[in-house]
Amino acid sequence: MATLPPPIRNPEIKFTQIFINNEWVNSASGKTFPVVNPTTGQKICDVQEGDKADVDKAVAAAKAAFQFGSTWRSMDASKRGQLLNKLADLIERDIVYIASLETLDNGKPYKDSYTVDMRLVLGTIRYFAGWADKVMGKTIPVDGDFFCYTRHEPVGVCGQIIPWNFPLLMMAWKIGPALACGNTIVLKPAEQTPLTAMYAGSLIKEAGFPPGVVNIVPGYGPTAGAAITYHPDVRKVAFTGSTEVGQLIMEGAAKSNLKRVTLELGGKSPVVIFKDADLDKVVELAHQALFFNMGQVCTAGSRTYVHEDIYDEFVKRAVTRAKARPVGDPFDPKNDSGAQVSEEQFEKILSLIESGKAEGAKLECGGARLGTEGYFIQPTVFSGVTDNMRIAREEIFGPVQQIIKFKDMEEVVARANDTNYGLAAACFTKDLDTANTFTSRVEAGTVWVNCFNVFQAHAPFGGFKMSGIGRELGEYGLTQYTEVKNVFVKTPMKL
Ligand code: TXE
Repeated sequence: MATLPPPIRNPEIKFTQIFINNEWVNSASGKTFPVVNPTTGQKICDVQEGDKADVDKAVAAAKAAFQFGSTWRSMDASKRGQLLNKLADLIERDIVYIASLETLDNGKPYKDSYTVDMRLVLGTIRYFAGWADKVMGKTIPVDGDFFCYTRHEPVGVCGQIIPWNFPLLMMAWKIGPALACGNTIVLKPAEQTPLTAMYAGSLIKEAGFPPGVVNIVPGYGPTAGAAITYHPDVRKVAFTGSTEVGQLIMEGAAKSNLKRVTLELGGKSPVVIFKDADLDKVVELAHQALFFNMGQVCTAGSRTYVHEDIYDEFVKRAVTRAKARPVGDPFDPKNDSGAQVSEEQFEKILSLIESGKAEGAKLECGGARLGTEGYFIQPTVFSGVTDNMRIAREEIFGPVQQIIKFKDMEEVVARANDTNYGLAAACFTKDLDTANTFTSRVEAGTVWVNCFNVFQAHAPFGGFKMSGIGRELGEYGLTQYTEVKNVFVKTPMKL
């Protein structure tokens, strides 16, 4: 995208209700919850609080929309693709408004909302629009007189529970493949950041999706989220969030109706810098790997392993770089970082910084709140970090870089893999053998070589170990939204 259009600093809040059957409704309980601006700590608006009764209604609508003979079920696959493309066009029409709303609600820089989040939202929806009429089965040359083929059918009502770090993008990752395959949806945005998802509801209606195909229920996890997870008519649940809640989702799915589960969970991704790496480039990339989106990225490069020969120089440059990072008003394009999403996350990060100090890591810079209002944290760098410290083991999800020393490949790979997480990893080297050895041994769903945080709708994304189950995006992601039906047809002779 070329130049950045000016943001709307006070975007009007147009939708605060629950979206069911293409209509806006109040919660059955009459309850609402406040949505807070992380830049100021002040309330933006109150939103209708959905819980079990509202989820029941949304699921009933989604189930009805999935019945045979319904408009959605009878629609040509190519038309589903056209509707998705239309939705992308509407998002693009309103991109300044939506990017501004995302920044207001989440605290992330407007320039990132506009150039990263929205660009990836559009890319994802258009990518899956293209798949809608290309979801194909196979014919199988079985023994005997049979015609054998497979149909890739939609799963049915899909529950989708999403987080707050990339609110509209996580919605796009979830609804894109589900709709391309012909499913219907009950989506719960994160309680911290429901506003762009709700606005997208209005665009889904405007695009022409039939009533009940997409339903959006804002609310809290243990109530609305759990109601989706345990609902007997929800056939699949897709979740992005913490590993702890991922375990609850799987438990709920198992205990209710064995709904299909895809999980995209936490990480503690290693960034391994070998001694032949180009130091200037790598300091910058390792910096962005951690500090992008205020560290609130599931793939954040939060364990920076640096070869001992270049360790001191790397630390020096990384600290200079972190100190120079502009943090502040997310609507001001000069700032690279805005506020952390919530007081809860802000407190969690500060307490992990305290644990780093207490456990003996060297605080090189930052380490405290920035300013007096909102949830801003200074870019923080720790050196002298060892593998057993909490800051090297737990997901901080904040602007806190851990720089750790290593000696050789064997050792660093073992240490990189010594975690329950396995979402992403990166290595920086000019040597092909070093890169190939690392990529084959490291346990991670995505490995970046001499780059970081490259995300594209075409390529699968997901975690090894406790970082998740299943893959999103790409053709792999599509397969998670269909059931394979095998058909044998008796024939009068060998065909
Ligand atoms: O996550 P939760 P939180 C990590 C990150 C962060 C930590 C906690 O380390 O600091 O998780 O963040 C819904 N049944 N990630 O508390 O609770 C919830 O309403 C069903 C990594 O915000 O996992 C929201 O919609 N749903 C991550 C969603 O789950 C439940 C992104 C995520 O919230 C539920 C976010 C329940 N019992 C946090 N409880 C990533 N992988 O990118 C909560 N939810």
